[in-house]
Amino acid sequence: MNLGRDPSSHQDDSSLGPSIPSHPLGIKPLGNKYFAAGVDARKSIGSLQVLPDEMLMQLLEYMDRRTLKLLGYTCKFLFACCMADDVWKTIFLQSDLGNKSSFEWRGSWRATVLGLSHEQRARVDCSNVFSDVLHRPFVCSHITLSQYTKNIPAANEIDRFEDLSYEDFAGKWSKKPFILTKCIQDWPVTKSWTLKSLLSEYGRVVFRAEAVDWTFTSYLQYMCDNQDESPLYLFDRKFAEKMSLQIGKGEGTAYWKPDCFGPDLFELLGAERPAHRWLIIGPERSGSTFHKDPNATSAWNAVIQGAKYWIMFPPTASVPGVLVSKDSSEVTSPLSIAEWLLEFHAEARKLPECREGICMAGEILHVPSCWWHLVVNLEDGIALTENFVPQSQLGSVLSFLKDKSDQVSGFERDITDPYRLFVERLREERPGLLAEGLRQLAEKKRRWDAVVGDDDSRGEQRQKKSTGFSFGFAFGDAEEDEIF
Ligand SMILES: O=C(O)CCC(=O)C(=O)O
Ligand SMILES: [Fe+2]
Repeated sequence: MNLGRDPSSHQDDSSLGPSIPSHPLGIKPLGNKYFAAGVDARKSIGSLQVLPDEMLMQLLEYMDRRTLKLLGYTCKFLFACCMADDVWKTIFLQSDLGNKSSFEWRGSWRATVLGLSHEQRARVDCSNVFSDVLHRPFVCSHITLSQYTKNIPAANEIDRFEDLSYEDFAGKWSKKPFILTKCIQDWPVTKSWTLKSLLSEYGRVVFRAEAVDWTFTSYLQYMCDNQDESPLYLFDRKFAEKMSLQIGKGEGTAYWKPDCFGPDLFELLGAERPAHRWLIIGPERSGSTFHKDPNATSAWNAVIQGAKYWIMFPPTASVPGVLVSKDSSEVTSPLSIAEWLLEFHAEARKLPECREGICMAGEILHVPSCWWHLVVNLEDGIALTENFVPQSQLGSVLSFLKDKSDQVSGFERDITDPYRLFVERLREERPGLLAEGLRQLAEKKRRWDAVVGDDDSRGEQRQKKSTGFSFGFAFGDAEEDEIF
């Protein structure tokens, strides 16, 4: 297994040009059809020609492996369709293999399902197959990330400091992103974790990677040898238990919360707090599409190995290519990170609210409450993240738990009213802070009422809307003036 990709490839100027290699089967983008002499392979698919490629591919998702194999033998166009690895990923997940935590990864979903070696892979010349649907995923899994992550405009750069005091964080920085370059150097995991060391120590531990639970050995095989447009991302919230790690300051612990972020008010919930820490491991190109973190929490994200490119927008921004439903419960963005970068990065970068930065190994990034962010790994990497509630964001979190109760996530099922639970705990242990949080909440509501009016006939609508979109005002600080 090759664990050693070039660690500085994202800084390499020679990788600037979008040097996408040719598709291994020779499949071409649709546009090439109009310049090509010779036969168009699509002409041979008979009555299936009435279906657009998108629909044809959707149809294949319903087929079993035998049908898919046989259909692929009928003609070159259908062969190209039946080779699409996403279809085989579906078959893998639905088969017995999908429930296994340990198996041999063979470089593609198809090869893994069919148990094929490299030599046994079919190589048929499909150079007369013209299809964006078949070609695009290949382009997306081969884009040169450095063309998006370099030349960050100075005004967009996320601020960088060696470290911050809690006073500075609370007073000036709790609502802004920043990167700390000398904050996690003393963590034992910063010094000792590499993909290789994790493999030797935790190879048999089963971790969650999106829809699958795989041993670290299987995940690493997959991670180091796949062509997926959106590679499966290991994102495990039970990692500390699974790896028997102690967290917090003290003898023999793995890491601790940086001091600068101060007290985390969700700690008042003890074991009843929502999921809040994750181990994140993924290959180059993996990452997180645009989202806001759950329950209006803030977060820190520490890179142990690798490098992550972050592009962020304040809570009230409208992010190009990201559509948010009226009640903000649904976020629709292009299917993959690569597609977003290809289509929307240039436009997004020009917006004055845009913030960008690269968080390198040994550095930690602060994600303020409700900020939009997209993250992409520029190298194979390991990260740790924790979500927390700083005092200055208590109003936002209370507001979220109260007014967006349908969007609250991460609590155990038996916790039916997280807002009440949190308020009770604050009342018992931090009554002064609760009063301040409720004051912030009332202020948000007052601002909201000032905008939508407050007559009774609109009461219900306001109630609905107040669980809805958020927006800011031109006066004062944009984040301060956000309304939920
Ligand atoms: O490291 C990443 O991919 C970012 C993770 C993230 O944004 C999150 O955990 O909410
Ligand atoms: Fe996030």
